Amino acid sequence: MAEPTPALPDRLIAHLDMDAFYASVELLRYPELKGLPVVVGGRRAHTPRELPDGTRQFFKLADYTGRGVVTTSTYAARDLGVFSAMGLMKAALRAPQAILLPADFDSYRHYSRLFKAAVREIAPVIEDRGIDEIYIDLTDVPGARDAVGHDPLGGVRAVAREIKNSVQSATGLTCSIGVTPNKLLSKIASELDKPDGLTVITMADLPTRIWPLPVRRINGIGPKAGAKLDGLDIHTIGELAAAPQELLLQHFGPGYSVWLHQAAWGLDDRPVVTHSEPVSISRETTFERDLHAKRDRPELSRIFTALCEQLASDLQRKGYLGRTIGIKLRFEGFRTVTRDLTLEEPVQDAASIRHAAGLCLKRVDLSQRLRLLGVRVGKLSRPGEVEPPRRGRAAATAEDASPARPKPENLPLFN
Ligand code: DCP
Ligand code: MG
Repeated sequence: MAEPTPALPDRLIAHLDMDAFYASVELLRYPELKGLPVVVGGRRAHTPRELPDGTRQFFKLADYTGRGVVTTSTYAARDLGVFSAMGLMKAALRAPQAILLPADFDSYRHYSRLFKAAVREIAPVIEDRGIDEIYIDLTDVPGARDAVGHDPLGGVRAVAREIKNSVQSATGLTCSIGVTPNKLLSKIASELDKPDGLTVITMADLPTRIWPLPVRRINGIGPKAGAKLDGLDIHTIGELAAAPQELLLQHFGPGYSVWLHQAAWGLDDRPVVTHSEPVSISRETTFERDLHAKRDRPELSRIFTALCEQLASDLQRKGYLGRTIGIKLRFEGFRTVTRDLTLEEPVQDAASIRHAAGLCLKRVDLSQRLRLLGVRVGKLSRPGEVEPPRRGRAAATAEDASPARPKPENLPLFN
């Protein structure tokens, strides 16, 4: 076995991101769509129809009407200018011939579990960052620090390649991996060679590989900070690295300006965190047309109940109870309102969630029409977990919360 090479960084951190994830899962089911522009984002009504001759009939983007957005698109669709979060009708102008498919989140969660399990067999130190991305600490993976020939990074390259192969054989899907000394750089690196990419970067590559990139590639520089930096004539990460610290301090304050400078120099010592608990779990839906609390009451009530039921099943599947129940309403004109209340005891059943959410709803003026409705459960705990004792307050923190057990058959919804 080769000796550890001194040229290697202290840590070898990978970021793995699945390629066109939802769309690629759909292609496993409909292989005849390979290479075509495909957009995920339709409703169930857009499920392809099986024809008597065994072929399938797909929906074309051109035939779509409604207010849905693109959840994701294949690379062939991206070549036509169709990207995540774009309105489907706008996307149809750019790619009328693209195939439209409904999202199937159960399936995406299934493949998410599969690819993470495949990685874990090779490298167990994994930080879950969502459905299609993870950080992996490769520092202590056997072989990762071995040189291959004259290449000190040959070992880690081989481990990353093995991870990609293993994800491919477990799922049939490709991913892109960036390997660098830290999470910040790896997140940037995994995007540099997408799809099916593998990019290994050390601090020595900073000037050539990282500094030419726009500042927005840094995870943590959002639209606001990006626009502000633009205004200061700082466009690339290299320009940010060269910016006088006083200038940054003046415009971004003491904390963020130091972080900006360090990020531009590729510095980040955050560990890979293997255990994390969600803060809250939510479900929401945007209506096909704006609904009115009175005139569309039956439909709204049905949607409201369905959201609570989905949320209860999410909680049960993930093994959580929650004590804070919240709602989110978006009105025509995009005004968004949230309300929540905290219950005496944590719950995870649909009736309790619906009851509490119904109480929250009573605190909202419903004279305007609604375009979105969401339900959220927070203050999560595991069953049997002992909560810290709370001081002698009334039943619930919200003034209109009821300590009584909910009666599912008599719920105050959109009254
Ligand atoms: N997603 C979403 N809404 C968005 C962006 C993404 O619901 N605005 C979903 C669909 C994606 C998945 O999350 O398939 C992963 O997001 P990514 O940003 O990683 O996008 P993709 O995996 O689709 O493409 P890429 O190959 O660029 O990673
Ligand atoms: Mg992805």
